[in-house]
Amino acid sequence: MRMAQFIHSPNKTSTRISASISFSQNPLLVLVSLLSLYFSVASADTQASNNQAENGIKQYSYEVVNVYPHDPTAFTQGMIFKDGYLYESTGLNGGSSLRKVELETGKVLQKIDIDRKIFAEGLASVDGQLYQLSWRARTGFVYNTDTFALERTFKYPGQGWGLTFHKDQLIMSDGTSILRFLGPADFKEIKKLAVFIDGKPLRRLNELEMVKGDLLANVWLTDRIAIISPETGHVDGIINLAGLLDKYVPGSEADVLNGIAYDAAGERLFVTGKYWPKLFEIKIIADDL
Ligand SMILES: [Ca+2]
Repeated sequence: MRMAQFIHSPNKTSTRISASISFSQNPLLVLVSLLSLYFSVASADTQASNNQAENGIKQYSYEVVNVYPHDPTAFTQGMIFKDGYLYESTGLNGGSSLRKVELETGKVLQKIDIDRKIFAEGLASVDGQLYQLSWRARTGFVYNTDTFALERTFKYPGQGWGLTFHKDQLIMSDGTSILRFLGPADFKEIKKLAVFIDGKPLRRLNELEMVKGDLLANVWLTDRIAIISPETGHVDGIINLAGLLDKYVPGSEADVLNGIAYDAAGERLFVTGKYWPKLFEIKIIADDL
C-alpha cells in the first residue's frame, strides 16, 4: 500500500505566483516592477523550502522505534537496506567509501575507500549490483554487492546527489528540484521529473528512497523528508524530523539529516545523518490537520 493512500484527501490549493506588470512609459517604474516580481518569486521559493506547513500538504511527525549506533566519522551520502544489512556511501574527498554495516551494532563489516579525487554520493541496489554516484566527477561506479569489486563505471552530465531504483529505472537527484530517470544498463536519461510543493519547485532534493511506491527525499539543510509521487512529481507529504538527533545526543554538532533506507520485507524505515553517531528506525505518524 502506498504511503500516499494514508493521506486523507488533502485540500491542495495550489497558490501560483501571479503578477501583472503594467508597462508604463517610465523605464524606472518598469525596472522597479520587474525587481519586485523577482523578489516575490525568490521569497515564495525560499518559503517553500522552510519549515512551514504548506497548504494542503500532509504533515507527518515521527516516533522512534529503535536507536542504533552509527559511525560518527561517516559523512553519509547514500544508504540502502538489503538482505539484512545496511549499505552506505560516504562522501568528502578523502573520506569517501562504500561500506556494508551491521544494523544492530553499527559495525562496518566490509569497506572500500574511494580515490580521494572522488566525493562519493548516492547509492542504489540494482540486480545484485551497487550503483554509487559522485558529486562533481560526473562518474558513477557499479560494484558487485558481495565482493565490492568494481565492475564498471558510467558517465553522466551535471552533479550527482541522491540515487534510488524504481520500476527498472534509476532515479537521481542533483540538488535541484529536477529528478532524472535513467536506464541502469546504459545510464541514458529516460525522462526528467520536476518536483513541486504547493505549486512551487522544491529544490535541494538529496538522498532518495522508495517506500511503498512513494519516493522519499531528504531536503538538504533541513530536517525534512518530502514524500513525492514518482509519477507526477507532486509532494504529497512532508515528514518533519526536527529534534530527532538532539533528543538522543543533546547538543550534538553533527551535520545535517541525510540517509534514508527502507527494509521492504520488514517494513522498517531507517534514517541517519552526516556524522550522526546514531541511526534511527522510525515510524511515520500523520499529524492531525
Ligand atoms: Ca537511500
